[in-house]
Amino acid sequence: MSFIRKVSMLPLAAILGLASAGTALAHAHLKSATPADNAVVAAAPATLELHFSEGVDLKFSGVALNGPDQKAVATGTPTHAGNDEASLAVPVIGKLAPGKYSVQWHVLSKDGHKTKGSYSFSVKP
Ligand SMILES: [Cu+2]
Repeated sequence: MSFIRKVSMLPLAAILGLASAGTALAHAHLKSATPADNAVVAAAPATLELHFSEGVDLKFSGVALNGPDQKAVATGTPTHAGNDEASLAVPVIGKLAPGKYSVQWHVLSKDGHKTKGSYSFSVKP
C-alpha cells in the first residue's frame, strides 16, 4: 500500500520539478556579442559572434545585418563558435563601409522558445 502511494506521488513531483525548472531557466537571452553593442570598431569584422544564455538551434536561428541607410548586408550560414552551442558565429560576406550597422537576431533556444532582439555597432571611417 505504501509502495503504491509513493509511486502515485511521482508524477506530481515530476510536474513540480518541471515547473520550477521552467521559471529558473530563462529563454535564450543575448549575453554578449563581438563586435559588442554600441562598439565602434576600426576594422570591419569578418564574423559576428553572439553568445546566449542557453543553447540555440542553428536551423531556426540567425541574424539580419543592416548597414547605413538600412541596406541589407549579406551574411553566411550561422555556426556555433567553437563547440559552444549557446553561440552563433555569422560570417559577414558583404563589405562593410564605414557607418552604423544594426544586427537583428532571432533564435530558437533548446527549451523550444523563440526570442529576438537587436543591437548595433559602428565601423570607423
Ligand atoms: Cu525558454
